[in-house]
Amino acid sequence: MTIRSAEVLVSSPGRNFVTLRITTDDGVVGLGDATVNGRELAVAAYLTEHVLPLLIGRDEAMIEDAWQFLYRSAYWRRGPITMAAIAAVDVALWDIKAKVAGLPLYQLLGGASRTGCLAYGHASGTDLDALCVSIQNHLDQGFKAIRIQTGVPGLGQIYGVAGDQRPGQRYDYEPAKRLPKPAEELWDTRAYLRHVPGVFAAVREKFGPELVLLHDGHHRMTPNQAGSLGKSLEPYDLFWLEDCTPGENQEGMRRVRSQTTTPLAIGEVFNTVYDYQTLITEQLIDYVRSAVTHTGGITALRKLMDFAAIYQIKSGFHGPTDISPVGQAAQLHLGLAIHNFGIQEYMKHSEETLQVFRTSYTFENGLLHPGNNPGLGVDYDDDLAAGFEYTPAYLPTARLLDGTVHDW
Ligand code: EZ4
Ligand code: CO
Repeated sequence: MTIRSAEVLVSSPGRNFVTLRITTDDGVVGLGDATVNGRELAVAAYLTEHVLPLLIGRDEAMIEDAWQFLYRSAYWRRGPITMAAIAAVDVALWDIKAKVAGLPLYQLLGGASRTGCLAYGHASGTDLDALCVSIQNHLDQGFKAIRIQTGVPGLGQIYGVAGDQRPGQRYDYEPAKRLPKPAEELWDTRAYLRHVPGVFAAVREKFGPELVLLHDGHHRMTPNQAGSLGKSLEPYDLFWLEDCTPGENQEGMRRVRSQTTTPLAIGEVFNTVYDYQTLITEQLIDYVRSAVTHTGGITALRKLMDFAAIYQIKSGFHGPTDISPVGQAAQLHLGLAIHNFGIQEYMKHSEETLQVFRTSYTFENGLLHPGNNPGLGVDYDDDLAAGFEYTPAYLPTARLLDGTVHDW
C-alpha cells in the first residue's frame, strides 16, 4: 500500500487542536496529534507546506524510514514545531499499521506490561479549603494519585490553580480565556517557597500517608531555590517535584540533585533525547515528562525511554488537555507496553473535545487503559469539528512584582 492523501485538521472543540489524518490507497485511516499549545498554526503550516507533499505515494508501512527521512532531510533539526510535525506523521503511521494488523497498537509495541497505567489528576484551590475540596473530588472520581497546586497569599491568579472555585469549573481548557494576547500573572518566588511546605503538611495530615501526591514548579525556581524546596518537602513523601527549574540548563540539575532526595520530573517542553542527555546519564531526574506529541512520536519516545531505562528512570508523560485524545491514546499504548512506565498525567477532556474525538480508552480504579480496538482507538468526527472554529488562545505569562518578565 501507499499513502494516498494526508490532511491537516484544525479545530477548536473546547480548545485548539491540530490533527493529521493519513489515508492509504486501500482506505485505511491513521490519526496523529500535532498540537503545540498557543502556536498551533505554525505546526499546521509546517505540515501543510513542507511535509504533506513528501508523504503522498510513500509506503506507509516504513515508519522508521519516514521518521529518519523527515528528521534528517529537513537539514534543520529538532525544535517543538518540527518534532510535533514528525510526531503526527509517526503516530498516524503506527495507527495504520496496527489497524492493518487488526491489533491495538500496544500489541505491536511488545504487548501489555501491566493491567493499566496509573494516572494522576490535577487538584487545585486558591486556598487550602478549596484545595481539599478539589482533592476529595478527585478521590471520588477514583484517582489514586493527585497533583496539588494552590494560590499563594499576596499573589492573584496563578497558572495551574482554578480561578473559578465553583463546582464543575476548570482552569485547563483555555487558560487565557481566548484573549488576543496572553493574560499576565504576578509571581513572587519567595512568597511561593514560604507557602508550599505548609500546604503539603496540611494535606498529608488530612488525607494520610498513602495518597500519591505530586507538585509542578512550572520552571520558576533557580537550582538553589529548587534544592531548598525539594529538601523542605521531603517529610511529605512526594511522588515527584516537576519542572523545579528550567531544564535546558541540564548541568543546573546537578545542584538540585545534590540538595534533595525528593524525586524530580522534567521535560514537558523538551523535544528530543538530546535535551535529556546529561539528565539521564548522570541520573539527575527520576521521570521523563515528554509527550509523544512533542517528542517526535512513538518511534522517538520509545527509544528515549529505553535509554532512560538503563539509568532506572521512568516515564511520566505530559497529559494536559492540550495533548489531543489522539496524542493521549498514543502515549497510553506506549505506557502500557514499556517496562519503565511510571505514571500518566490525566486531565479529562471537555465534552466538546470528546464529541469530536471519539476515544476508546478507559479510566477505572485510578488506572487508564488504551482499550482493545485496532490501532489507537480514536476516531475524528469532521462534521462536528466543523462547528468549532479555531480561535487564537495563549497561555498566561508571568511577571515579577516589579514588572520583570519571569520564566513561564
Ligand atoms: O502547563 O499543558 O504539567 N502540566 C503542565 C501543563 C502545561 C500546559 C502547557 O501547554 O504544566 O498544564
Ligand atoms: Co508541568
